[in-house]
Amino acid sequence: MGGSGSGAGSGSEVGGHGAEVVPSCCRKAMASAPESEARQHATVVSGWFSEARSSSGGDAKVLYYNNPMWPGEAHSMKVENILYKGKSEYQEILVFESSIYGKVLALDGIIQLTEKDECAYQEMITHLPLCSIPSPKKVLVIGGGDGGVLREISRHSSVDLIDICEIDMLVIEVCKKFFPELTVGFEDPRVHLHVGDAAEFLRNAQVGTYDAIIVDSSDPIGPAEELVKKPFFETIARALRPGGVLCNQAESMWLHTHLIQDMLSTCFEVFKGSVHYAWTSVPTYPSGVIGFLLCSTDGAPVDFLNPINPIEKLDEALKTRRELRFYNSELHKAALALPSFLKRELGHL
Ligand code: SPD
Repeated sequence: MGGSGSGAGSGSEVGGHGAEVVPSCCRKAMASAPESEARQHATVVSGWFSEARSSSGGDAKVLYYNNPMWPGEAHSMKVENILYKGKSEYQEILVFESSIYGKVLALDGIIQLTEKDECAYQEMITHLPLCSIPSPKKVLVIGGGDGGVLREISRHSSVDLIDICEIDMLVIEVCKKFFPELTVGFEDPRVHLHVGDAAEFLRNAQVGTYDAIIVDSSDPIGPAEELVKKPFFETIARALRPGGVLCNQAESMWLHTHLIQDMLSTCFEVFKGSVHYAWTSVPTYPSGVIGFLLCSTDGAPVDFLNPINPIEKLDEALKTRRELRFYNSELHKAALALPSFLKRELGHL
């Protein structure tokens, strides 16, 4: 998903969709020969997917427990069927049907979303910022090629422009095939897709354009590495209007306190309004939680703790063909409450 560099994805092996569902009789046969299934993908061994550092090469068994983002642990999921595996210019893309969480998208061996719990991530990363300012109009999404954040922004009728800058066109194409419940977001006529380098897009954006910017990136190893550094945050602040807001994927409080501290210190320097950390539960992400950085630029003060634009008052938000599954104003407030250990470690919040 979002990252630096430029250009679109390249060729791939495409697996059939419905046609590849394995009948139960064949599954029984496969169970007696699990290693043949194991060879279908480096991250899948004996029918179980485990998050690896990189599945593009090397011995995946060695990498299971050595991802630098979560060393010493691995989350595994039972795989029913591999639906797609391919490689773009930027990353390896895998889609599989899991036994409990529905279809799963993994990039470079790391879970980006599952059908069952994607609502917790996409709804929170979108409505935390958009419900914190009155009447948002222009919104930019960095990354987010699966379309889930676009789907959620579409609920806000005050918005008249939704720009999205995603580096990897192949992620969009694959998601359109396997995750139509998310890519429905691309069908909104307010959406303008820009395929390319997020940092360059932001450098070329007019100063003060956006009311809100949402950075829906993958982890900061690989294509998204630049998206946690100061120059990137500076270009974000520049592209926001005074009192505009940023919501940035900000990893797990259980695993990445140093990274969170670094991001917060940088944002305190760059953003002259408010800076907060919020979090939510996403069972299929490492440690089961993920956080968000919420920042505002100098201008009308933004109180992230008390949504000024509550979703419950936005009739259209609740009337779309898909109901909200996770976000509500109570969860918004709760998301900004931090455990005592984190308050201590983050100090200045
Ligand atoms: N550790 C994985 C974090 C992934 C965050 N981005 C997910 C993209 C979903 N739209």
